[in-house]
Amino acid sequence: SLPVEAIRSLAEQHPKPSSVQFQYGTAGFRTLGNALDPVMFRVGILAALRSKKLDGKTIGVMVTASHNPEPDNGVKLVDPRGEMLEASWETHATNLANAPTTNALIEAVEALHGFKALGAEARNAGVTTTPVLHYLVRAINTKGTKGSYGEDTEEGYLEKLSSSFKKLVAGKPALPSLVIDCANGVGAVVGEKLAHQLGNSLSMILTNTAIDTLGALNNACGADFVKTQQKLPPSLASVLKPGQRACSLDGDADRLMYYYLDDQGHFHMLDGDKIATLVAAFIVELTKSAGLEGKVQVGIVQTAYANGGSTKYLSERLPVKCVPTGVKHLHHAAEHYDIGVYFEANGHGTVLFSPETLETLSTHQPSTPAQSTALNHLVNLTNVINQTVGDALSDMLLVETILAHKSYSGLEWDSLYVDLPNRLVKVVVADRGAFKTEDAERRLISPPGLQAKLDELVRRYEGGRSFVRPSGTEDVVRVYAEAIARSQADELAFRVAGLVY
Ligand code: 16G
Ligand code: ZN
Repeated sequence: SLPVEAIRSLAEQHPKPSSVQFQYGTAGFRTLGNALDPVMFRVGILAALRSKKLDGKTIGVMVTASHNPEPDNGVKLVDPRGEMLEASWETHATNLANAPTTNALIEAVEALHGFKALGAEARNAGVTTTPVLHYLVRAINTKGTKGSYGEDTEEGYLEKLSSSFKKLVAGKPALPSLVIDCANGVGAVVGEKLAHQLGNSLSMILTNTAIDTLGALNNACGADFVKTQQKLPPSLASVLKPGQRACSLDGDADRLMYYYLDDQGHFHMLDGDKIATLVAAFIVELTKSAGLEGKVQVGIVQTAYANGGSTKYLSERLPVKCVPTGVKHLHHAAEHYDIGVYFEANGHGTVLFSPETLETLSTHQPSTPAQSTALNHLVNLTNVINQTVGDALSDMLLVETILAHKSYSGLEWDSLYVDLPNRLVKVVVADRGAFKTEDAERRLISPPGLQAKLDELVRRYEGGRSFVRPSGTEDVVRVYAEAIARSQADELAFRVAGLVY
């Protein structure tokens, strides 16, 4: 076991300022990058403890600004199967990070598991995307087992995705070039390698690849810009032609937004809901063609932010579940289906195949050549999809596969259903803790009386829907509203914000 004095002297080099409180939330610890040092020291200890608790399994630590401006940074832990840190450990994380003194920190560590864990080995995964880290953690922990997830290197990841994509699109006419906005983040680096691996099976035009330019990250580009501004990143104006499709990644490449310009040059966004719909419809069709109807059930998981148009379209076709915001909620709900498709409207999502479904796919005997082809496609999909977490590059290959199979342009994909106009606003309030929700964040239970006023207001708008929830990542309350007309959605959002303020 390690001498307490060694820990003490290291801890003293990374003191926690008494003025700040850290909280392990939806996206790990988020703070300014220059305030991260004491958090990083404590997260190192936490990761070692987590690994020890799980019999020495590999744990991931990701440092990223994600979709946020460059100085706004964060760190989060990845559990052994590549998922988010188990919820019960979020409290331990918060406690360790906030221990006010070195003595308090040592006590907090002892309360968890003692010092032996601090002998943990570390491996540097280098500069890569968040989904690659999740992939690596799962690959390391499944190495040499029946459930091996692939080779535990970035090359292994690229090889797994690109070889299955090539099989999926073999024989299909090549689609026109895809413009990819890399948000000036690390997706540019991994995207470049992917483009190389894919060769002429997909023509990718990488833009916003200035990873060394200070201030460029997520600045007027990237998936969050597209989703919140509902417009084309200005830097793409000279690149994108009418009819051509494009997509934006966020800074760490775990969110994806598609869009295109129509013949009049008008911008049309294909967000996480549009992706979920495209993907779910395709997988349902393949399971039928493979003769697996009734044997594997496809289900969808959404949050309250899902556009009402998508929820209507999907619920007429398959089971849809609504859960609170945050990847861990979506991921866990999706695990309950044979094939669970989850996407947040912001473009974070993936597809999960249950172990039983994987078994079914590998043992099912197709009775016609058509069934055999569909079955092969399903198997290849399980490999092109990063099932650990939402992955912009993997999701992009999934979307491209479907567009190639269906010969869809952006316009045809977009016409599957019509989005209801919607508006999202943030409201700064004295205490966002006063806002408590139920029914997957769709209704307020506190402050008392507010939900009744909101209901009364919403009733006056045709196709109106609105909800209020405290943000898990910013000190604000978010208001979402939709209605059948643009002006009505805007008005409803601002009037609800008025009630909240
Ligand atoms: C984070 C979450 C995302 C969630 C968002 C909500 C991850 C990878 N991302 O970005 O799932 O939608 O936070 O933020 O966990 P909010 O609570 O501030 O609205
Ligand atoms: Zn991200």
